[in-house]
Amino acid sequence: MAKNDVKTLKIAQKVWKNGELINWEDARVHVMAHSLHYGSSVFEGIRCYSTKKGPAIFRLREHIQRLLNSAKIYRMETKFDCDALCEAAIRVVKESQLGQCYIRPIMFRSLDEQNPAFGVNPFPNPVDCFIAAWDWGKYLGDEAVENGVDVCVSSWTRITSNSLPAMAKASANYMNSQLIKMEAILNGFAEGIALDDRGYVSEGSGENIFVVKDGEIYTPPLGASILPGITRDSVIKIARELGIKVHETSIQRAALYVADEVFFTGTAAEITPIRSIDRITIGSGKRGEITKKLQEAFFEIVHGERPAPNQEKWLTYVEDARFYHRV
Ligand code: PPE
Repeated sequence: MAKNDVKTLKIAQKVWKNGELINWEDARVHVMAHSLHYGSSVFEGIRCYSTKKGPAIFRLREHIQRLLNSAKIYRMETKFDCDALCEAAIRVVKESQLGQCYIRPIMFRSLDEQNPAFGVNPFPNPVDCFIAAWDWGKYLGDEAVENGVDVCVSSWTRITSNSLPAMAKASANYMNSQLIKMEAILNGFAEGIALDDRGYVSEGSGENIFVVKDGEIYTPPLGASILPGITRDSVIKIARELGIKVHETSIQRAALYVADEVFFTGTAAEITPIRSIDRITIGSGKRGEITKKLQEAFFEIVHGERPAPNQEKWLTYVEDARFYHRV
């Protein structure tokens, strides 16, 4: 990805920190913050889309709940509950005037500068929570959503559930993601697909993966060391509404090569088709019909032009968000 220039990138000028809004320049941490040394952070990525009724945050509550679950797994205590953090995210978006943006809540073990504690034991360190936002374009390149990307199967194995649980969206997991991503980029691919410790397909460095074969959809189960993706959940529900069968099941590496269509899902990646894997063309080498159908429904839903499946409420309209209080 291209380097971002702070002058050209649209960034929310206010960052939420432990209950208040502070300036972007002041959103800093100490070099001895626990998380910097030991990876003790959990975070989220949430998109806010433009709609006819103003900006709307996609599945905000589900993302914040996953953040709280990630924190719980790592025994991080916070006084902010789901409502408070949803409200905080809305404040950041509203204050930013960005309209569409990407929201990044992060909760981490920091440093009490008056009473510092060092070493692996995380318990003495305070937990801080920040929420920043910026306008983030297409994750895997501008044309990726339409034309698809060329990817590889990584030589790195995905983290395992009994060492680093993928169920928590923990920063430390992303060291594994970085190994996968760097190897892919240096070998000329846009992304890498990791296999789990059993050798079955797991996920991309920052995306879940779906396979289409004979009109039905297959995706690795939660037990394959995947993040329980919110876009993944959305796509499963949309597909079922469209009458397409979805199977959450173990997928062999070779099944990727002979699939009719393969695509990634993620907040940042949205729904991105994969046109080749390890230089083997997938299907026709173009975005497949089912991928396209799912994309169309997905983008209509996120822009408020189509109801979510099962009458679920997936959008939080920033303008009329009930619990927003101005500072
Ligand atoms: N797996 C991983 C490892 C992952 O990081 C993501 C999101 C997903 C699956 C999809 O989850 P969801 O966003 O709930 O559908 N990755 C986030 C971070 C990307 C980044 O580079 O940072 C994202 O898409 O926001």
